[in-house]
Amino acid sequence: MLKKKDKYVVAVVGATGAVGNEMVSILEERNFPVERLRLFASERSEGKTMEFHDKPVEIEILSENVFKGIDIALFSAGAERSIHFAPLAAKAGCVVIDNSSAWRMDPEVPLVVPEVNPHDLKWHKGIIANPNCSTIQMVVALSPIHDAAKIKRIVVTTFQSVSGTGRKAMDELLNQTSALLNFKDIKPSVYPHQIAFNCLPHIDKFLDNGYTKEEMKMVNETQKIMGDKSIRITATTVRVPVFRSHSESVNIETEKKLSANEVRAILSDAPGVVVFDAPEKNIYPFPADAACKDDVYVGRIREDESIENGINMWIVADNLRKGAALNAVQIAEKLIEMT
Ligand code: NAP
Ligand code: 3JN
Repeated sequence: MLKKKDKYVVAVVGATGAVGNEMVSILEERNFPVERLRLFASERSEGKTMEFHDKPVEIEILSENVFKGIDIALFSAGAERSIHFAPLAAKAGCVVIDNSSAWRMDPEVPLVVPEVNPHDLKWHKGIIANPNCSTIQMVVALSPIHDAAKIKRIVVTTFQSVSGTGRKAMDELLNQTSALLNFKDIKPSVYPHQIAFNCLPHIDKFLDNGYTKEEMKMVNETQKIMGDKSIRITATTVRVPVFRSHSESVNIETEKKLSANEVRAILSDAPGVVVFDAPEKNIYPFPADAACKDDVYVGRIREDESIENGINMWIVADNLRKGAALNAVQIAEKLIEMT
């Protein structure tokens, strides 16, 4: 349990990664009450430092007995590390906010988006899970609509940027783009196929039911966060040659009829959401605009003319910020507020 203090010893595990880097920046930008920042990564990062409030912080190698004295640990070093180290950190008295899929569906672990289910933070036992990026931006936009009109079914297709796969994937997109523009051959390594000038309907591993793990994360996590197993959800997740921000085409069917204007009004009042929807002026959200911003942007809101109570919309957010690092820091801020 977190004890109320003026400032906290905070750790970022996986600090040198795409998400970890963003966590450090966000802690600094939001002036998080940090007494001391400890940064952990693998032995590959030994000797490196990162800047925090204009001072260098040394990267420490992650090991089993580093957690004593740490109040809050933001984990983003992959599920394997989380499975092994998060319980050790929690045992040492630290509150772990874990960005991986390791603990998300564990019934003993709350899965939290602060705009949607902050109440679930009350029952944590030392580990709190941060949802998948595609789930986070979708539930921030859909939860207020669910409250108003009860969503019966969601059909979502994602357009996910390469930063969702990490630093190496960002390098791969850059290198392939530059090679192809210079008429050179490319050899895919992070993805199974060319990602530059292409779209891959394949994120994470394929499962026996024909869906990918990423698609089933969206289904299961959405039901857990929204606290409603009855919502029927089907997802198709697609990797696109964009560096930052995920986009989603979302179709919902509600119990109660809502007009497009009513949806716009609900979302205009929703925390963390910006309605960006004036198609007559070519105004709609897109990834280049949402990159490095905190809000979830919603546009192209319209009634689905093929069913009785249907709405279509387009949801865009920065996957490294609201989809990962920012949501984790907001969980920590909410925990402090509730302490
Ligand atoms: P990344 O850019 O590849 O960075 C991986 C980080 O983990 C690096 O800091 C790396 O340290 C560290 N690491 C790897 N193996 C380690 C080990 N054995 N011991 C200690 N540290 C180790 O990946 P990323 O995109 O930041 O993603 C990291 C993780 O965050 C993912 O695996 C996933 O679980 C989670 N994630 C969640 C979301 C979400 O949707 N909420 C989105 C993206 C990622 P070195 O630099 O020393 O190698
Ligand atoms: O691909 C994306 O856009 C999001 C990727 C998330 C991710 C990447 C590697 C491992 C995850 C995740 O958060 O679900 C994991 C994982 O922890 O399983």
